[in-house]
Amino acid sequence: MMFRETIYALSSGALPSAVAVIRLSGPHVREALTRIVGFVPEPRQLVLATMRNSSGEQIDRGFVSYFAAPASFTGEDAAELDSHGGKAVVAALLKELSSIAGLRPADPGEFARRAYLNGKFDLTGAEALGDLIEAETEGQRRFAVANTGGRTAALYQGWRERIIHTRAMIEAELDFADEGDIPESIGSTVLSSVTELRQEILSHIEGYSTAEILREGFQVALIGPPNAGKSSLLNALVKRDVAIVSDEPGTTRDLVVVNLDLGGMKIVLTDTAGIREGAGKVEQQGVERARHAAGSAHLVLRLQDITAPPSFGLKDEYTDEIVVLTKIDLDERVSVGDPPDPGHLAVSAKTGEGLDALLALLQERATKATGATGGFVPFRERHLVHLREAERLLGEFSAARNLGLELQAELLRGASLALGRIIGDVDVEDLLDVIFSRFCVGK
Ligand SMILES: Nc1nc2c(ncn2[C@@H]2O[C@H](COP(=O)(O)OP(=O)(O)OP(=O)(O)O)[C@@H](O)[C@H]2O)c(=O)[nH]1
Ligand SMILES: [Mg+2]
Repeated sequence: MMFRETIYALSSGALPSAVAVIRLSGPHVREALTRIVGFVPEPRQLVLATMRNSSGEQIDRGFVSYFAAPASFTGEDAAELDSHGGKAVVAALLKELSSIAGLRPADPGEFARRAYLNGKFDLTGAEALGDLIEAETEGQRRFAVANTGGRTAALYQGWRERIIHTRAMIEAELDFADEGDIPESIGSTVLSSVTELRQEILSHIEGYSTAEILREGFQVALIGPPNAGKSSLLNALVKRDVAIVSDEPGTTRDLVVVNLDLGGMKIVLTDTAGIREGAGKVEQQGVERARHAAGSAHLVLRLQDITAPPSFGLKDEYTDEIVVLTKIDLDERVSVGDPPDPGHLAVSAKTGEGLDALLALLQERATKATGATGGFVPFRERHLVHLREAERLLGEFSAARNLGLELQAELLRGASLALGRIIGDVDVEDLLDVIFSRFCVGK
């Protein structure tokens, strides 16, 4: 696909920086290079050059590289100018580029979009690339990089081919059979292959929660009665004063959310309002939010102040919760290694006792919840929607007897289209803006 306009953007990060990378792609790249550095380097070589404005004045001296189409990231003619990362240097270069006819600044994600449209990767590959750029932890990076290799597209493409093969068998029957019924022998082969594929899709769908945890983080909610020490524990765990702490019960009203990187796993800790009955209007809203956060968390830490009587306001139970006894520095009878109940954890936000054990436990739980890191699972809600659609149509195919060959072929066609939409083989135009505009400028 050829685009008329040549795009350019600063592709490296915030300025000032040691080096800045300006990227260009499109039909006027050679012309632009000639204007700025006076020549077009050999493709794929880094060449030292003087960058000049239209009056011939030196802007900077740096490296320039040229990639001839189609052997570039975008598949078009492309180039990179590596200059010093001063704000004025970059501004002068961008200004110079803007004065060249046919050149314009790139929109967010436009380089990647062109790469996709030129078949450099499929839509899932583009999404994985987005994840890679956004990855904050080692686990996220590993997961994203595994998905950039095109394995997702290969899996869905393989499934589509199986569907197409089955459809071909049915359509061959359609051509030859007078009555609409498929012969018994072919009918059972077709049915068992559809059933088998549907099972594979179903178990693949189940893995989505893993991807969600890897990408969005393992959600941990801290709940407990007012003054249990929730905010203090949150602050101690992240080693920063993010939540307000005071001896006044009902200090925290809203959710306080912080991210933690534990051994490469992203953990999202949520501090909540103390749960109690008879709270005022604002506090009551906080209590609702606390309950909601606990309800949607992967793990709930239920805090109990060892110096306070057990709380009766906390009747809710959560599938995965751990009791954490707090303020153990105030009771010499309780120690980290010897909590009154062996299933409980004991900590002190004040002295730091027990925090390592708690962090280790969070990491262990998060790792367990994601299975083997880099698992092969759908990694976007969008994928899930189409997978469910394919699975539903295959289910309809298996369930209905005497559907008639035409209808059967139609159901298979629908399932194959649904899978094609995930990789971006069929009508995805409306999706491209959504996917690529989330990238940063210069990608
Ligand atoms: N000695 C001691 N005091 C603590 C510890 N953790 C919290 N406290 C004190 O307990 C009081 C309440 O702490 P917070 O962290 O605000 O408790 P909270 O559960 O967030 O309370 P609400 O936001 O009101 O629900 C404060 O005075 C803290 O200083 C601890 O480990 N040891
Ligand atoms: Mg609090």
